[in-house]
Amino acid sequence: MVKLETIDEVDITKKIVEGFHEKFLSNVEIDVAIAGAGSSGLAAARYIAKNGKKVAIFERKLSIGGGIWGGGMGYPIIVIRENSLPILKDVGVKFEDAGDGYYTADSIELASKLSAGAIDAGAAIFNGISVEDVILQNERIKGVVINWSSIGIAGLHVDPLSIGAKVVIDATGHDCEVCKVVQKKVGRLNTPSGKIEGEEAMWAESGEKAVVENTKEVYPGLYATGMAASAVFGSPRMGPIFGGMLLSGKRVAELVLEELENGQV
Ligand code: 48H
Repeated sequence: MVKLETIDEVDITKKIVEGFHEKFLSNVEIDVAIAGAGSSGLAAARYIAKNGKKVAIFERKLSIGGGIWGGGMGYPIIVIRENSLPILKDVGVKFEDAGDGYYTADSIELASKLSAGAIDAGAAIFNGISVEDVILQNERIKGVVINWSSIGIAGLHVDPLSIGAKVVIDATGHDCEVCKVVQKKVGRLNTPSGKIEGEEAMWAESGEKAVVENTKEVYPGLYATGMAASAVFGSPRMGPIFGGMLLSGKRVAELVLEELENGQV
């Protein structure tokens, strides 16, 4: 008998806990785990999920979208060039021709629709969860180690849980947190110096090109995208021009799909 006329506090608790556990348990063994739900991580998740792979993003904050919301110095507008318009069109973001080869879009619309685009394609997003370590066996990354962000903020000593993934993507932005952990544990990364090269000063044109070229495997089973790729492979920052982030997310999706489809993992 359905109790339409009553709302029961205990029922609400059960529905929330059961709903979360169902979602969590269906994502403990996945194809791709992404750390960070900024522009590059969300774009990557959309294109990986669209190709039928099981992908989940773990985002430290409660809100997803990373640096998109703030646009440039708090003005909620982002700038892009023509080469990334197809991604805006794909997720239904409106844009304006601002002249001189520049296009502008509302950062609030981009954050919302890119998030919806990842979810609608089938990606799972877990918020309030930080990636704090990786599973590393036989010189290959095999997943991520996660904990509630609130536990870290409170400074509690609580052991984490692990998510098995065939491939891990570091989309944590400027801090390239997953790559830093791997550097600390293995010593040598797939970069010219073997270490994280470090992000360079502002040079928008060079940075926009380089971030896509630097979207690569950093260590077997670990890729970097977005500002994490710029930081790891040492290319310039580019300010609030988000085309490179979106193209880098799409590029890492292509690389990861290639690896998954070649059956190497
Ligand atoms: C889980 C984590 C963890 C962790 C961090 O900063 P983001 O927006 O990253 P990108 O690379 O997609 O976009 C960069 C862009 O926002 C930017 O900063 C640009 C273009 N700068 C140019 C310039 O010149 O400054 O998103 C990263 C996300 C955030 O939401 C973090 O909260 C999250 O990752 N995150 N999530 N586990 N350990 N660390």
